[in-house]
Amino acid sequence: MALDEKIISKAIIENFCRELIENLNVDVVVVGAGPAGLVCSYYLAKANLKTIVFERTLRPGGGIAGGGMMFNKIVVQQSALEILDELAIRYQKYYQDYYVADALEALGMLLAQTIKAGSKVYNLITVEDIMIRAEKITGVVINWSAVEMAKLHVDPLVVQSNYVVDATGHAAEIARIVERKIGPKLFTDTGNCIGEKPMWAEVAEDLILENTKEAYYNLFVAGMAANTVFGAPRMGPIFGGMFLSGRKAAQLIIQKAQSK
Ligand code: 48F
Repeated sequence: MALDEKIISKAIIENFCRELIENLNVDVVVVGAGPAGLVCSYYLAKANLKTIVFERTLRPGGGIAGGGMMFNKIVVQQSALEILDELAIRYQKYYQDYYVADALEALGMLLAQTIKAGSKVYNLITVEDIMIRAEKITGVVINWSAVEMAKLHVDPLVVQSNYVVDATGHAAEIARIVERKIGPKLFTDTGNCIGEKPMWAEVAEDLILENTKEAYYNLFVAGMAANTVFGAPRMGPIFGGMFLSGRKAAQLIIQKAQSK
């Protein structure tokens, strides 16, 4: 049978647009497809919450693929191994509480399991703003990352959601937008992002779970963004905290959604 390029193009455009239209109103938008965002969206989708992820770059995964300084292995503590087991990511014991996994296997499995659980991951789309009604986050404002990169004057579109997860990593971009647009209203001591502290893996890995919480009405912070908002150290290429934080953010949202 002859292949018709027009049908190939139509198949892509029709299916993408149909899905996007279906996703203009969702339960949860996760911003950032790093390890925390992907784990979070996996557990949300598994709990049947309609969840989509927006990722700025072409390649989802955030900092996971680079391992430590491009040595593409990640270290995970025992406390997070049950999440690796659930996602079918293999690992080896290295020493005492330290386990090592292949960074690309971790990324590949995480992405595949998240999508198979029912979460849609949009790459190449940046969240550039948020919507707030009656002091609650009600959605995100999106545009093609290519528009942002080329600094083109093109207006964005909007996706409505009950909850937003800031999983944008060190920059905590969504919390920073709240701060910039409505002033010191974040749920920190000062109302502002406190900012990331210097590297201290042990403290950072403990605090990241404490800091994974609602940071503004219906905005949850997960992963490194949580430590940036609530002022805790960075931790480098140990990823247990990212996985556990993603799961905790999902659990908090599931609880809140169920209590309504
Ligand atoms: O940076 P990232 O991997 O964040 P994370 O999940 O994990 C942190 C670790 O990778 C590492 C670490 C380990 O201990 O400290 O740094 O907290 O992933 C964040 C993702 O969010 C995307 C960004 O491209 C990256 O893939 N992102 C950031 N801002 C936006 C965004 C935005 N405004 N819109 C869409 N995507």
